[in-house]
Amino acid sequence: MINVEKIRQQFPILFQEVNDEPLVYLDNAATTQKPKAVLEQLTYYYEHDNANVHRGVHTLAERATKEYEASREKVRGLIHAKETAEILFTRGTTTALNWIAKSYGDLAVNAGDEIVISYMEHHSNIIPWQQLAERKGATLKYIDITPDGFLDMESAERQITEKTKVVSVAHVSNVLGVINPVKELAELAHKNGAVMVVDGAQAVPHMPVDVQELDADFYAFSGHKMCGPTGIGVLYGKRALLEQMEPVEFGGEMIDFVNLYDSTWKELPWKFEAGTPNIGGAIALGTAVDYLTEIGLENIHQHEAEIVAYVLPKLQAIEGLTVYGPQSPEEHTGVIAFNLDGLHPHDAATALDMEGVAVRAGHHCAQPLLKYLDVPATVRASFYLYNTKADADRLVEAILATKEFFQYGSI
Ligand code: C6P
Repeated sequence: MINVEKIRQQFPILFQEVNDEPLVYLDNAATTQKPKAVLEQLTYYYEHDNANVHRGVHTLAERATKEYEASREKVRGLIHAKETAEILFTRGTTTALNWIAKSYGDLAVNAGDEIVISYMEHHSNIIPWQQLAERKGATLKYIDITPDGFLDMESAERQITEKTKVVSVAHVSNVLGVINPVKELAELAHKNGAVMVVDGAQAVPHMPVDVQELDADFYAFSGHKMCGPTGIGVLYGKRALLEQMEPVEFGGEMIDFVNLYDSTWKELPWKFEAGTPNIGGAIALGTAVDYLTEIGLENIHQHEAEIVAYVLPKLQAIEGLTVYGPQSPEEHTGVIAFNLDGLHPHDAATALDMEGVAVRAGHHCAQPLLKYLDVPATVRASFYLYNTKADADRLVEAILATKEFFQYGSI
């Protein structure tokens, strides 16, 4: 059990009024709020230790380098990677997925090969593969979704064949709120000689993840969705694969020797980190990892499960409200996408904002999924460790008030 009231005290941003109502922040799948420890770490770093990493011999440079590398070790521990050399700092999930598609894709995918993703992917896990398929003359294939919102494993078995070189799927969908069986997919991929890429943007912040247990070859996630700053993210890759891959960006920091016409690269993980990295962001991400680890990812997962068990039936009971994805709370994470009959999701989200409730409306960067579901857009509420059942009640009340307003023109 987690002490939500104590946790909330760590998030100053939550204590404000929006449109004269106390804020209820339910847009955590887009980005989470940051605890004081992370904010203070950022300030502390810039006030005391700011220097470039891996270059200077002076004290500040040594401190910055030590903290930056210590953060890499914290991230390694969080996802149970074998070694820190397998943890690359990126700008976020999008950059991480682009790096894999560019570097591993250029190395291993050729004309006639196949890349398999699913219909529930975020654009960041679609477009890099489209681009790779186009560059190489490869084919992009999609795994279906079952009518109740799960990844269709029979379809996966049909789509993944010995022609497949890459399988890339979200660990948790940012729309359907479903946890995908990435371990089984990895088995299927490996059986066919393909690598398994996991988009963990919506998983790592919310539940324990063990990349070795999953046997993922690559795993990507973003700092800003897990209480860390924006502009910092992680790409995990198995050493044997990263060793074979070429860097995606070239320049300072990542080189060993530069001659007039050729150069050699540093060893892992630095060969991928060209230029001055987001040092403060990486260090503050380490603080976010400490923060989440201390509370416990299993406890956070449990807390969100309790809120979903509480709120999902209440939402389902609202006349004219459709929830997308699995209908049973046990199979739903804290991401709940829905629509109200006769009401455009943008109007609904604007009306909810008038009640102080922040949700996202739109296609959630998953246009192929929404097309598959045959809806142009949805409203999406997404919960995190600082949300309470009272927040869930406020969401339900705001939806009822919104319905009333659009039906009768007043609340
Ligand atoms: N989804 C959402 O509101 P970046 O932007 O690189 O930090 O993360 C991209 C990304 C990749 N995969 C999944 C499953 C995601 O959910 C996201 C980000 C946000 O759903 C912003 S579009």
